[in-house]
Amino acid sequence: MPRKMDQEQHFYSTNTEAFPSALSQNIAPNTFGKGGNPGNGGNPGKGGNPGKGGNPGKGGNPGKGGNPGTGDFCSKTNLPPTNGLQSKNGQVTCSNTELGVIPSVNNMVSCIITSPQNGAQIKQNQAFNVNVKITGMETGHFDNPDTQYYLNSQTLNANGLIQGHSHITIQQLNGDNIPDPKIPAFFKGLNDPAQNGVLTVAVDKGLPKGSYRVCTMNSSGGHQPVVMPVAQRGSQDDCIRINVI
Ligand SMILES: [Cu+2]
Repeated sequence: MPRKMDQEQHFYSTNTEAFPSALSQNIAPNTFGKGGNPGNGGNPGKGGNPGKGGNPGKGGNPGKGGNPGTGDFCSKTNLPPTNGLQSKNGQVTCSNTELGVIPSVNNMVSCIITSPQNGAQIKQNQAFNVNVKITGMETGHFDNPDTQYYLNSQTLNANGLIQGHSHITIQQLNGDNIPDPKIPAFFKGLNDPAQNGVLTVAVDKGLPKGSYRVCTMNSSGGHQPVVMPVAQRGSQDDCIRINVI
């Protein structure tokens, strides 16, 4: 189904991708309601989060837009809980969705952009592909970004790999100024599975002249950043810089 600009597609063309069958298969069987997670002992300094009530069959019915979350954290915030919609108009929201299943240190997500090369020069307005080699993820899991954004917890496949997808985001740079995250020059969610471990995105209209940063954003099926088992690790994402001439 076509999606609106600036969601999971790039800015220049109509996205004709259909949602993959992953919608119905991105929940590992062992993540269904289990009678609740044990209390997590609380976050130091915040008084602790009480144990949560478990997930009653999250994401099992994509047609209904998923589950709005079962934790109670947001009740303390007086903020509207996330409801599967992206918040585009400046509204601050709160998510009760649990982080989900966290992989082993042996299955952490890692990737590298192999094309273009870092520092490459590319002709303006000329199509090019971004290729990403990725490990630690079963790609192709892509919840509906219009109705299920952040609704589902992270899940693993039977081999312990995060079930997720990546995105490519390209921003124009202006020296050392911080790029504005609200205006990527190109963005696309990668809902298709990797081929031989490589994800490919066509920047099919190229880019105007300028210097750019090209980054991955590796995510769980629900579009949240991947959740990893240790803090001290290599980045789950890669960025390169290119010059468009
Ligand atoms: Cu996404």
